Amino acid sequence: MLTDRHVAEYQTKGFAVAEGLFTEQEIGELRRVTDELIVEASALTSPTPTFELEPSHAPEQPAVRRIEMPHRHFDFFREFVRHPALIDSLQKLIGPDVRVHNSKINLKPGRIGSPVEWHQDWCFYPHTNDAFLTVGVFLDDITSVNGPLLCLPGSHQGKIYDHHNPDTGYFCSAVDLDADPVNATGAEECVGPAGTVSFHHVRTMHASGPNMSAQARRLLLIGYAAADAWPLLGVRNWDQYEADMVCGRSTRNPRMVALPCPVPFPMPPEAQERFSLFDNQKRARRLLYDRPAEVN
Ligand SMILES: O=C(O)CCC(=O)C(=O)O
Repeated sequence: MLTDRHVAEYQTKGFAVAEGLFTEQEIGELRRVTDELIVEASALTSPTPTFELEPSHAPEQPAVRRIEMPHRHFDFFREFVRHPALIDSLQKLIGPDVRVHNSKINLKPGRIGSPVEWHQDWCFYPHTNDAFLTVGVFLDDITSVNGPLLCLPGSHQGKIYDHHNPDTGYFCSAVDLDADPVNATGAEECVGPAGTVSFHHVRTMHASGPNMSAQARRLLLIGYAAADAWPLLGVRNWDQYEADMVCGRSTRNPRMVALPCPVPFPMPPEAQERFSLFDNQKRARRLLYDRPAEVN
């Protein structure tokens, strides 16, 4: 379970990493279900709303990049996002009333896995308050060489960055490195054996490099908000929104805090058709990370 030390670390640094929340059997099951989904996606020749593919992907040499919103599409994950160890941790970090907002599995296949440029999740989905965090469940051992999540300590209490390309004016899902050079020397790697869990605040600056190793780096990311954090981009389906409560009580009275809330608009026309974090970040003015060879 999450200890007081983890909670203090999360509050001070904007992220914390904990082991021992799940049994080996639970992690084994999580990996098995994910493996099955990857096999299913491997035969695809083009992306679907659920499966995003690496640029080099081909059925003969599969490289699946991301599984979108698994908690919406698959019963196993619908249940997993309500795991008692997660609920216990969430209630310690963001309060008694919590709703799941999004989920994805970033798969970073060995030697291929795409990097993620520096960004703050807040700028993708601003809310009326920032009691919002992302849980990362490690499906593989994550080390310095397979593209670990990097977090900048203290950044959750600092500047809220613009994520637009100043030349095009479009939202590009990444900080503009010319306007706001990121001093990544203080960044910390979230590493640990499969089953480890990271928690990062919605305003924490984070990124991850390409996967330089042969071993995949699969990370299940689940975003959770306090029930009184209202999504400023709106709610499209009220019944779904209510069904997304994972513990405590919902409210129709959002709590407001005074925070800058840049909105992710306008979107580039290509991203309006199909949004991919990875592709949209390539529309930034300058990239920090080299991309793996794009065969297709
Ligand atoms: O997979 C990662 O390393 C980070 C991903 C991330 O920040 C995101 O998908 O928003």
